[in-house]
Formats: sequence, C-alpha cells, structure tokens
Amino acid sequence: MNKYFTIGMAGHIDHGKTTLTKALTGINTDQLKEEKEKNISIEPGFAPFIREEKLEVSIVDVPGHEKFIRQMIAGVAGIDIVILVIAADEGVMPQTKEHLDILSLLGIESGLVVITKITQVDEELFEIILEDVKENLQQTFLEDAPMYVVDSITKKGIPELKDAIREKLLHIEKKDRQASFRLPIDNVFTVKGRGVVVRGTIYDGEVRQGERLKVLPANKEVRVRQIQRHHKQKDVASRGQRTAINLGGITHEEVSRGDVLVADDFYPVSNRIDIVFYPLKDIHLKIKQRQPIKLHIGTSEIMGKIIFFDRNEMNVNENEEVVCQLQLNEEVVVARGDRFILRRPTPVETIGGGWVIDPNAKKYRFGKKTIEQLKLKKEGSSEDRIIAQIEEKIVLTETEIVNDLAISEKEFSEMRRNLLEIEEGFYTLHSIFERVKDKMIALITSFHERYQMRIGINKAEIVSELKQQYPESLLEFTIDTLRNDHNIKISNQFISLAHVVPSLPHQWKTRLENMEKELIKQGVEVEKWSELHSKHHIPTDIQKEFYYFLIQTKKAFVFDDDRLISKAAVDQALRKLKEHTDLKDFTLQTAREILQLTRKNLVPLLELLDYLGYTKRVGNMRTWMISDGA
Ligand SMILES: Nc1nc2c(ncn2[C@@H]2O[C@H](COP(=O)(O)OP(=O)(O)OP(=O)(O)O)[C@@H](O)[C@H]2O)c(=O)[nH]1
Ligand SMILES: [Mg+2]
Repeated sequence: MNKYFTIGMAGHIDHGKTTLTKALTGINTDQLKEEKEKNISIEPGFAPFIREEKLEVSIVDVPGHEKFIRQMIAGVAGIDIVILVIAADEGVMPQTKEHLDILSLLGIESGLVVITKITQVDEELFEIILEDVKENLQQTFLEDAPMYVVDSITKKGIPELKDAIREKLLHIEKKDRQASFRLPIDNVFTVKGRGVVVRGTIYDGEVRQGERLKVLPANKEVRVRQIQRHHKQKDVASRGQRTAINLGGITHEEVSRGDVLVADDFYPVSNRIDIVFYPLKDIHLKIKQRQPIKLHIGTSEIMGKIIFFDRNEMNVNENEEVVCQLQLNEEVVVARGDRFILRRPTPVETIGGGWVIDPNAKKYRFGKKTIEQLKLKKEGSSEDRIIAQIEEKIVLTETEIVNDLAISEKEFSEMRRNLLEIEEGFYTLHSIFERVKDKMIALITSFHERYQMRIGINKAEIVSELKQQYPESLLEFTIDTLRNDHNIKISNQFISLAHVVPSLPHQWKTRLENMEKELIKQGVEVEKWSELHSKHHIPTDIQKEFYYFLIQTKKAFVFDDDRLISKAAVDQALRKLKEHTDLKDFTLQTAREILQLTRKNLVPLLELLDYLGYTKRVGNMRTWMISDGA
C-alpha cells in the first residue's frame, strides 16, 4: 500500500525554508507576485517531493514572518513530520520558538532539524550556534531529532538530507483511522470554462471522481467533476494527499477557506466544542473566563470565547491541562481528536492549544460535576465515553457515537448489545429508558388520582411534559413498550394504566347516576346540560368531569353545543329508522315522520348518525353505510 506524507517546513523568517524546499524539490513555492517581489513567503506553498511506488511525499513550505502565523498554522495543520529550519548565521529566533510551540500543540511528534546557510558562518560561530540550538530543543519533541547541516544554494548536504528524510518516513506508521471523507478547504479559485476548484489536504477518507459531496457548514451539495494532485488528473485521492477538486453545482461566492468538504453526515456542524486546553508556559497575560480567543483549527480561524467550569482565570505559567469549552461566533466542522491553536486577538499572542473532546457540545453549569463529565469524556474507555455522552444527550445515532466520540466501528459493535436501540440506528441507555418509563407511569398515575372520572391522560400532554428532557422518538418508544408489556392501554389518544377504568367519586355517585338516568329518560328530546346538572345540584368541576366521563366511556355523545345525548337514545332512534326505512335511502322528511321529532332535535341526531358512520348524506338523501344486522 502507498504511504502519503506531508512534510512541513517551519522556522523563523528568512532562515531558508523556501530555498531548502526548492533545493529538495526543484520547485519555488513563492508563487505570488508579492512573494517574489519582497522575497518573503506569505501563503503556504506546496511542492511534490518524492514520487515513488510505495512512497508519495509533499512538502508544505510555510511563511516565517510573525504577521503570517495564521497562514503558518493552516499550512502545518495536516502535516506528518516537520523540518525545523534554522539559519546558521542567526540561530534560534522568536518564530523558531513560536513555530516549535505551535507544532507541539498541534500534536506533531516527529521531525528533523536542518541548519541552513552553513557557508555563511565560520567554524567558531557555528559551534556557538549549535550549542544554542541544542539547548533550545531540550524538552521539546525535537530534542532527539536528527540534525542536518546544509547549504541550499551550493547544495552541500542536500543529497544526504534527502536520503535521511526517505529513511525516516519509511519507518513512520500512519495511524489507522476509519473516518469518513473530509477535506478542510484552504484555497478556492475558478478556472475558466471549468468552474470552481477547491484545494486542501484530505484529512480523512478518500474521494472519487463523480461523487456527490457537501460543503459544510452551508450544507451545499456539490459534485466532483475532476480531481487533481500536483496538476495531474486522478480518479481517486485519499487521506494525507494535497488535492485540488473541481466542483459542480456551486459558485465561487458559496465556498471559502475554512469550509469543509465532506461525503455524508458524519461530521457535526456546531458552534460549541469541548476541549482539552494546554496553555503555553510564557504567555504575557492571564487568561480570563469568557475572554475572546481566536481558534485556529484545520484551515479555519474563528473568533469565540473560552469558557472555564472550574476557575475564573488562568494564571501565567500555570502549566497544566484544563478541560473547558469554546463558544464560537461561527459554525465549525471538526472531529474528536482534532488539534487546534488558540491565540489572543489583542494583544496578539499564541496562548496555547489542545484537542477536541466533543465536537458538538452543549452548555453546562459551572462546577465540579461538569469537570468530571468532561474528564470522563476525555479519558474514559470507549464504553465510559459512550455512557457519558448518552447521559448528556439521551439519544445518539450510530454515526454520532462512532464519529463524535472517535470510537471504531469494531468497538461499537461490541458495545452495541449493552445499549438500547429505540429505532434503527438510534441508541440510548437502558437506565435512561427505565427513568423515562418511571416518569411516564408517575404522570399517568397522578393523572388518574386527580381525574378519577376520565379514561386517561392525553398522549400529547405526556409528550409535552417530557419532551424538554427527552426526544420524542424515545417517548414514542417508551409508550409502545409500555403498551406491548400491558402496563398501559391506549384508547384513541388517551393513555391509562392497564388496570384502571374511570369511575364516579363516592360522594357524588348517587346524584351523578340519577342525572344519567334522567338523561337516558329524556331520550332525543334532551334538555341543556347546564339545566340538567343544576337541577341535580352538581358543582361545576364535578359536572365537567362527569361530562368527560359520559363521553369517554361512550355512555353519551355530544349532541350539539350545549347538550349531550345518551347512547341509549341514539340506539333507540337508530333501530326505529332502520326498521321503517328498510335500510333504503331516506330524506329528512321521512326521518321526521318516522321519529316524530322537531327539526331542532332531528338535524343534530342525523348528523350524529353520519358522524358515527351509520349513515352518509348525499345531497338531500341519506344512505345507510351498514348492512342489515349491523
Ligand atoms: N547562502 C545561502 N543563502 C541562503 C540559504 N538559504 C536561504 N538563503 C537565502 O536567504 C534568503 C531567505 O531565504 P528564503 O528561503 O526565502 O527564506 P524563508 O525561510 O523561506 O523566508 P520566509 O518564507 O519569508 O519566512 C534568500 O535570499 C536566500 O537566497 C542557504 O542555505 N545558503
Ligand atoms: Mg519562504
């Protein structure tokens, strides 16, 4: 299998990064007019370096000027190893140190040190510089890195350096990651007749010609028209490769540096991320709670605030790691484990960096509990992390588990049986489900206690009561499960405990039964509900409940605005009509003759029969919807 690597050139301004890149690759990475004129690098420049059957290597040459740290960070974000360039005539300078800090915060673990311009110094000075370099590299990731001494103009030492780089790369293992395709875009331009081309280094997965992709965070669908690597057309490009992609379905205005090209919904779009933060040792000012910061991650840089949960400020030289959160002014597309740099906007200074523990975080309370939760998310086993994350978010999709928590498919398939799948691809914890079940039963029970005459609680009421805390899919799942287990029953939209039937309160029982008897006795010519209950001296709240009771237990129906009619009366009228019409179509007039009713009672009665599905009105006629015996 091929190995793809990107080497970053880092170091102080004018120390010879671009010249060394040219000596190694033959390519001048200072392509911009301004770069050539001023003899200074501004944007990261890319050059193919090794093209062998088993090894493909590119170099990214970044600017050294302190004004262009932003570009430097974007340039080295995707590199595998670094070459730290130090000029023999100057030695270690401020950006030598700053670049070193940034590289180590970004998690770069390996590299080489190259002393350039060796022809510019005599032996004596060289010895002094060398001592200084060694001292400055102590306790950095380059402490034991091999050191090479070259002159990029005369090419002294260049062949040896080339061999050393190849040797080093052949022995580096690229960590295996199974994430879906993403490419943080660092450059957008248009080619006449072709349309939009985006460029960047593929962070994960691979891309093929013809594929449909999305540009995040805008969620714009695009098609891959063409793929190029170092100006050569390719069918596929994969992780670690610097790639240019010609996109269909998008205009130049719709995409910019910092956007991310993805294949599917694998990566969340969010403006709140949980992080582990490593402050740099010698920053000049305290870092305060909610202080503005600039986040450099992938190819994007976004303003935001740092939010601590266990302190209100961080002292200078407080050299510890902190779990905290970034609240961002714009949306980002990142994954767990992504490295980043934080800078203070004014006065500008790199204050530290770290990695993302949750790319799609929520707001939390200040305090120990949050810190514990974040530490668990950061350090816990995959099982602990899944549990902590579900505890927080209640329901997670498989994609969210695998991606947001950076858990492999294999680990997940082992974990899966401990989780509860509430619908395909959606998971929660059994303990959460039990909690929802208990809450639901409690709600239904207390409803029965309060409303003894009602059949049950409206399902919508349960959902609205619990949906702040639990997603509706989980509520639906719980209701279904409770019903299938015969713990509850559902009739229409009303939910009740399985063994509960509506009943009349003891102290009103006789009066209510008398009132019902009278309702039945009155038949179709029934009086107003209000008159009926005042006659029987029933207080408002009780009569209201009784009203529900009669309807829900189907002992009566709503007749018109202020009347109920007993089921007995409806049944009797129905029987008469069926008999006398012989189940043939009939008019209002016929019905009136049969039932001997006034219009005031006849019309609502016939409408009720329609509503109950016995008859249907067609023009002036009514047709029976039932056959004989029904
Ligand atoms: N003699 C000699 N001159 C060098 C060598 N490397 C670089 N130079 C000269 O030093 C100057 C700066 O070199 P660059 O390669 O542009 O430096 P850089 O590190 O890319 O600078 P920035 O990108 O602006 O940070 C140029 O004039 C180079 O010709 C070297 O090895 N020997
Ligand atoms: Mg340069």
